[in-house]
Amino acid sequence: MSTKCLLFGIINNDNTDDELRELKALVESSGNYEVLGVVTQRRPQPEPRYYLGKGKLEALRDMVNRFEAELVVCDDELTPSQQRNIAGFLETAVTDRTGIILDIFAKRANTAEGKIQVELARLKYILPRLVGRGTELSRLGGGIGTRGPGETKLEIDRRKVRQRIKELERELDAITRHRDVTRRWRKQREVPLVSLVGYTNAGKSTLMAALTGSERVGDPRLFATLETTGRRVDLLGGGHFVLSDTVGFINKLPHQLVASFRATLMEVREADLLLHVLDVSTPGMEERIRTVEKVVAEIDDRPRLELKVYNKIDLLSPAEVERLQMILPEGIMVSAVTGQGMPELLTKIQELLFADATEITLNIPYSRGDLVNLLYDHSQVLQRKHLPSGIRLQVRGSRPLLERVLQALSGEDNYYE
Ligand SMILES: Nc1nc2c(ncn2[C@@H]2O[C@H](COP(=O)(O)OP(=O)(O)OP(=O)(O)O)[C@@H](O)[C@H]2O)c(=O)[nH]1
Ligand SMILES: [Mg+2]
Repeated sequence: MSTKCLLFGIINNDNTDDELRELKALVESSGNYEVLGVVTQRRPQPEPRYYLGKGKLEALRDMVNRFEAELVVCDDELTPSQQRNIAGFLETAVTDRTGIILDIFAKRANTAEGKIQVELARLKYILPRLVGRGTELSRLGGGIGTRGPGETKLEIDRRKVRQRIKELERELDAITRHRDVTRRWRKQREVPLVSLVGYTNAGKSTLMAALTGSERVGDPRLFATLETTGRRVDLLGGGHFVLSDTVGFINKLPHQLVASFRATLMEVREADLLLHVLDVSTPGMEERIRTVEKVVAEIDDRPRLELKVYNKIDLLSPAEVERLQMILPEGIMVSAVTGQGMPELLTKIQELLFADATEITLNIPYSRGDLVNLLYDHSQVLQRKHLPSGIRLQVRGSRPLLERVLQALSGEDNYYE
């Protein structure tokens, strides 16, 4: 038996019907839920105490009774007091977009890191909502601690949650440090990192499989991928890179989640190139682009190399593809499923990573033979001269490579001419 639920939200300049359609997909993705109806109200701001105005709230209550709904879901994150007030008025369980997204993440997380990140985000969400909900927390571990003098049960529960948050933050920190080591290793090897970013369900994992020749097929559920995985891709014209899949973004992605997934999203931060994957078959592409760009900027707002990959063109007619090509100034059109556009995509990646060659002259001390080898392996050495202080190399190579070499040499005297 599925749980019967109703959705509600406000409609204004920032919130459209698309939002509520997306919420329906989210709710259905999160578990065995049957969405029976939607209540919307056009208003610029939510009502402070009940989110909806009185009349609409009564209409929602009538629907709850008529459908015997067991859960109502708000399209926005409700304040803790709104959530309590609505639950009191409707006499049914109330959750919101954030709660649903956190549930989905909790179900999908399957690495130690992912699980910690999700639990952390959930606890931060629960903490301010911990009013008279103390009994539900007993599973957090080892019974309730000893009661301090004059401490209420609620205070004890809050303290427990805070303690657990600290614990999890420490664990996450340890894992992050381990990732740092791995990343440094990769940097030393000078393998460029390319990260896939995009709205959930855009086709990142399918594209990853297509580019790396692996078997895994896409998953129609929202937030199918929660962990990042890196895989090597060899380019036909020589050179290779590591491609990394990442968690998808969504409008109103809970800030607690962005914060705890910061470590995972390091892959985005460290990337030499971001492939922003877009689904051309769903409406509201502009809005989705803005959402993804906002989240990327939240992770790291340095300017970076980005390529837009317009995916799922197999779902459009040739005429529609042609029309898109005219209005979209840049980017590559592909279908991760049929393989259409993949050679063009790889050529473009190659150009961006390797062909954007620059010429510079470097003075490299004899102690840094590693850098000399690196330049011989990955760039074109135009001239070489032995000096008392080191080797002078005139090289032509890709920007990311040369920037890293420069960074490695930045402590030395006169390393750059
Ligand atoms: N028709 C068509 N479907 C595609 C294409 N690429 C992906 N899909 C489908 O779109 C759905 C989502 O694909 P995924 O690769 O899991 O999407 P994702 O971006 O990794 O999603 P999350 O991990 O949830 O963020 C799956 O059902 C795929 O089969 C494409 O080029 N054409
Ligand atoms: Mg995925």
